[in-house]
Amino acid sequence: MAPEVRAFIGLGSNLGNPVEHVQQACRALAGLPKTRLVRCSDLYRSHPMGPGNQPDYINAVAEIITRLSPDTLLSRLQEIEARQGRVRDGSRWHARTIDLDILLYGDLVLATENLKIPHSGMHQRAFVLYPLAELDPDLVIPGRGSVRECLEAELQGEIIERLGSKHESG
Ligand code: ROI
Repeated sequence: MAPEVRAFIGLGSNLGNPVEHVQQACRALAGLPKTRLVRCSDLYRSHPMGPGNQPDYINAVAEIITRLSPDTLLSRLQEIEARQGRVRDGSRWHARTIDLDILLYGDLVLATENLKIPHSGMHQRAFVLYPLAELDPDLVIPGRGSVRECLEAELQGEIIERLGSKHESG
């Protein structure tokens, strides 16, 4: 049997009811085959990173233990995105009902056409680092140091709001 691997999934939404989308996706992660949801971070609101005019994002990070390979996990995440109404228009920066990214997969470093692990730019993004630090500040991003070190090094002036308990699923 394939080994168990600790992986972290980034969740983001800025269309429809983003809080609901992120919570729904977190529940869907709990239902993945060969996978256990350890926990999901609180939800965080931030302005969109990147060009264009689009609504604020709600982001979170989920910790899972999985026996799915990175490729299979990616396919399963894309199925969840499709079920939640994500339309891929080919552009990298468009608004989305739900975006699920493999941030980390054990200590794997991988770069193929389809998949890059660790996820590109994650070590510089407040909307990834804050929820990740909540789960495990000592977690090492291969090639980048710990989450705590990345937070101290990279982020100046990015505004991110941690949502209160009224937004937590339960
Ligand atoms: N900006 C924020 N704040 N959160 C995201 O999840 C997010 N995702 C994206 C882009 C468009 C880069 N900007 C984002 O894909």
